[in-house]
Amino acid sequence: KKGFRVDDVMSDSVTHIVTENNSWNEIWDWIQNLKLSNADKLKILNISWFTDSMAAGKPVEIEERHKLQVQKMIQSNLPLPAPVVTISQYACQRRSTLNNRNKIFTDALDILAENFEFNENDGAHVAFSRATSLLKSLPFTISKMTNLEGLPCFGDQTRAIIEEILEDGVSSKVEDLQCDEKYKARKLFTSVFGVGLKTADKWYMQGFRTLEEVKASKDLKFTKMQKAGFLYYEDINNAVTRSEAEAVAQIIETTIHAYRPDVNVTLTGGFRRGKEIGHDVDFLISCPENLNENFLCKIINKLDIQGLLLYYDIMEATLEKRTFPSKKYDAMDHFQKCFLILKLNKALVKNRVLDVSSVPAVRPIDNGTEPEVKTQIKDWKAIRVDLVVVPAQQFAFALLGWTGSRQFERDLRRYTNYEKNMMLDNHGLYDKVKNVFLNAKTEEEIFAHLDLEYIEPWERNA
Ligand code: 8GT
Ligand code: MN
Repeated sequence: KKGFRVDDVMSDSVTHIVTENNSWNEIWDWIQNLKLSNADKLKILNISWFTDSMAAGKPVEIEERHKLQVQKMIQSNLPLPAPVVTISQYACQRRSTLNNRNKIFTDALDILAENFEFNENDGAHVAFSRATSLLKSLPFTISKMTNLEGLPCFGDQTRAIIEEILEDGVSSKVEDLQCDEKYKARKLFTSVFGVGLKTADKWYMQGFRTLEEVKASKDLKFTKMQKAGFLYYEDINNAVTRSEAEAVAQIIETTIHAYRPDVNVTLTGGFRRGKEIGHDVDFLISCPENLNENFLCKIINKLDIQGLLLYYDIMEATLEKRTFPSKKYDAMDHFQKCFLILKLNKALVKNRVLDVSSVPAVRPIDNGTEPEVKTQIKDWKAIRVDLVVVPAQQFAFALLGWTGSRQFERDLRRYTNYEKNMMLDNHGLYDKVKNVFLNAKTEEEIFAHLDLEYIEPWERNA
């Protein structure tokens, strides 16, 4: 209708190519490879030409501002400039939104990275985690190997995986792994709340392969956490939705505020990064006046009285005085915290999808002779919740640490160490040159101390 047709597949009939995120060189390389008959007549423009044309209702005259930068250079026969955008090797210097354009590659690399972690192959685990994280930050989809030129974080192994996926659509290493007995058992066993790699490997070595076998065993002893893990397995392994996380936040806030209205409850973790689903819901609890150590206990008790508590495990704070930030990038912090399983009434969840599983498959028919069959409908869902009690002076550091992602945090600490000669953890930031702790009330202040551009929580999905 507007005098032009929009195709997303390249062909000889295409006259104009518009792009939002590619350089002219990239597009030109791509066209060359397609070996089109009319390649030299093609107009390569930025998206503004398309939006202008849509607004005008017809293809508009090409103006200077519609052209991609490098094209002008070519026309004036100047040599191509070196790419000006360099991508940092550190995730904390990249913006990684949930719009992952390279999912086909990152899904594969994530699985392989996880298996290297299982095998305690730290070198490969780090290499694969960094590569997949870098791909998540790219504003374009990798479509050929030369796209990787100039990018950090790729070695021979990760390149080989990407190359294979470009050629075959899948990685044979991933396919083999997904059929591997040991990998499958480790994945399955560690999916139980309270089961770590050590326990998973022990069960595997003893010959167990399914959860039914493990549960039926008379010789195995389970921790209180694992028993809860088995009991609520289905619910816990069914991802928490944002609406469910919001309903949980309501419960936690109401319970805490009824008791202490001055206490702040902050949603953190993946949901703070904008994720729509998560494996748990993480909250920081803080107060301008520091809370006494019984506070968490009182809250747990109030949840219990309301019949909302299915499981809890309080970990006491392990740090009396402020010491140097931890050198380990993955270390646990020292805050008092509680791992909970809450019983969430489904009626409290807005926008919930009708849960087919809770509807009885066969309706009881009242034929007058049989006693009435009452079908039990489970109207609640078990949800994993983490509560972390944070002193006010450490709040910004705890928030930054608990917002994640894991790779973002690892790179933030690595950057702090290698580029700034400082130490960062969930409790504070220490300047090793000046021998002082640097205070911060907000995450922005921490980024500023580190000479980093501020990265919003939703840009930390590295
Ligand atoms: P999710 O959707 O799977 O829940 O994803 P997530 O919310 O990003 O992961 P998480 O395991 O719930 O942890 C949230 C962030 O808190 C991660 O970046 C993790 O590195 C950080 N974190 C800490 N301390 C601890 C801790 O003691 N336990 C856990 N699980 N995570 C911690 O800073
Ligand atoms: Mn989480």
